[in-house]
Amino acid sequence: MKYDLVLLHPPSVYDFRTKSQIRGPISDVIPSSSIFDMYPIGLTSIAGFLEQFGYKVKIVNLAARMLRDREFDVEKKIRSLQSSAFGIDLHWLPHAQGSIEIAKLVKRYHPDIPVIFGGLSATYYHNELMGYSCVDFVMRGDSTEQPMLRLMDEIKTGGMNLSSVPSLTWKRSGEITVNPLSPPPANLDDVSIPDYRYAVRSVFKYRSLLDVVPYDGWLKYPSTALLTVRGCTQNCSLCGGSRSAYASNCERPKPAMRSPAKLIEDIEFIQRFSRTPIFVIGDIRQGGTEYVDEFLERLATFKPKNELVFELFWTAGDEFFSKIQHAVSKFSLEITLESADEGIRRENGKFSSPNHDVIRTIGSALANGCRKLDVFFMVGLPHQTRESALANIDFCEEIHKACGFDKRLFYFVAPLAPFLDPASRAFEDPEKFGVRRLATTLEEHICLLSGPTWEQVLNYETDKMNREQIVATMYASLEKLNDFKLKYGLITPDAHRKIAVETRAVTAWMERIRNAVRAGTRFENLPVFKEPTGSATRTQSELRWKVKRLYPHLLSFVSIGFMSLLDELRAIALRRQSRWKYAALQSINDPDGVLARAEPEPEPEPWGLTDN
Ligand code: B12
Repeated sequence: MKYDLVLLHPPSVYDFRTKSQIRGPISDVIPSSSIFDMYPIGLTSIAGFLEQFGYKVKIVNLAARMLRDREFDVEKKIRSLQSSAFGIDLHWLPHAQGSIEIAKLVKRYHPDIPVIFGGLSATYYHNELMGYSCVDFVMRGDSTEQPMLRLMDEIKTGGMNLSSVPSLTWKRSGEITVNPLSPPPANLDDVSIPDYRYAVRSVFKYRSLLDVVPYDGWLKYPSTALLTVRGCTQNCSLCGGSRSAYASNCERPKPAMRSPAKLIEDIEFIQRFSRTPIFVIGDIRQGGTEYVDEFLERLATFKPKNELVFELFWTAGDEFFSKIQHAVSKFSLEITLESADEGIRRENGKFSSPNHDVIRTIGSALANGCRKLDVFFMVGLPHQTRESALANIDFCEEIHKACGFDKRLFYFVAPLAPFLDPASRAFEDPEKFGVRRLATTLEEHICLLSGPTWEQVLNYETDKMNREQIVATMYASLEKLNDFKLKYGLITPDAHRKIAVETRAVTAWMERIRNAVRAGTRFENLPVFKEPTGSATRTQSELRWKVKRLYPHLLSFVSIGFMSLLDELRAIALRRQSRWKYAALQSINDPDGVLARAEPEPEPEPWGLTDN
């Protein structure tokens, strides 16, 4: 089949299957692995949006396929894909190496086909990306659906007018042009995020389930998410998705919310194919009281079958939790505290209230029917000493005692890793925020990613800890957390022993490798250590919710099949009107017609498109 656009999700490090690397606990608190095999949810939004306009768009999660099948032939797969354009996400900076390596392969097998990069990190490094011959375009910004439609139109018509494509960074004869950014949409109702309807339809349409799975292992536990917002109201100093990071990187003046009505539509669709909890991304209180009330009232009428998992960015009380309890039959909570040290929290900006208020919030959630409450801490924060990091576990104990040893409480510790986020205030102004940046450019990060252990991959040190100390403190925290969990019966003695043994083994190997690196040993001669699988899995089971059934009844899938067919027929009908719709969209993107009036580019396409 010939596609118009193939969207490829790269692994973090391309040659991870042959490289011996201790990747450590860098992904312990997310559903995907340390290869970061989850693609940005926005890929489905781009694909679903473009398909409405008649384009055939396929997502291929290369990272997940490589993980699932160690023999999976990436080159053969790329060679076999026929498309008018390829898109590669560089949303998360940890994909820096993998994304460029995949782009090189695409160029090797399809030299005349344009390669488009996109995502938050691609936006940040758009100028530098233009220096790679395997990258033709960067589509910048946090909302690229409409600009991508413009670009695809140019590509498909052999169009020369690249200056008229909003948000595009492109090059011709070595000269880089940065088109103005399309104003970020003020609400998120024009597109589906994620577009699960597209994902499901594409399974039937392109006859491949494995290509589009969100991450490896998803079929065994099909967790889902709802994105309530693009942008953020909070300005955490360490976050590359903070208010100021979105302002500087994506020119987003304020967050855009997805309306409660649309969120309910999304939930309605999700419960047709999955029964696992739905993770509601972003604290819903960011939308204001009316937004919260409307969403919860709609939920109360709708009564979703799936459990909903809410995030809290700041403290809450009985009023909020009782509303949630009234609205849904089952709910859980995620709280990222990062530190038990109130000063550190205040400095970073998240949960900047006293510890007793944090405990009161947790108590109130439990009293109001919260089924599972996850509390996350972090190692590697500026101003955090080893003692302060270990005190996080003491705070876990304090919470646990204060909440009556409640078994619904789960505690996690993860490192700030592998990278301090570009565009975060701490990355941009390291001295002010107590960090020392060890890499700045994209190329420097690509080099770091090849480090033999996650210690050499870290792109920062803090005013209190160097990389070695961050790593040592992380493992010490894991051991202390492990002991705490055993003490209160939160894990079995068997699990405790396994974790303790593995942690000690990894620590010893990290030490050996560190010494060898210091002695100047070349990478290929470093001691080879097979990392125990436990590292990435030790908290995975605690991150999962126990559910009676993972999937709904067969009938539900049949109904999805019909819906997909209807969607496809509707899309075919709509395609006739697509020119008209398209003109309307253009006027939204470019109300003054500035871009549309730009001079057409006179030179021939560098990538020599042939299939108009
Ligand atoms: C939700 C979320 C997650 C979810 C993943 C959801 C998903 N599948 O997308 C979870 C919790 C799993 C997660 C995990 C991680 N995350 Co996260 N995450 C976020 C969060 C809170 C929201 C992201 C968001 O709003 N996306 C919406 C928009 C911006 O993106 P989108 O719709 O997916 O895509 C649009 C554009 O980005 C662009 N685009 C994206 N890709 C492409 C590709 C092409 C070709 C094109 C043209 C366009 C394009 O177009 C899309 C459509 O308009 C942000 C913080 C924040 N407030 O932004 C952090 C954030 C993005 N995550 C971050 C990080 C570091 C991670 C982890 C690496 C952390 C870790 N060590 O475990 C992992 C990586 C997981 C993986 N890949 O396997 C950093 C990224 C910083 C950076 N520049 O590298 C952020 C900014 C902040 C943070 N520290 O958490 N994350």
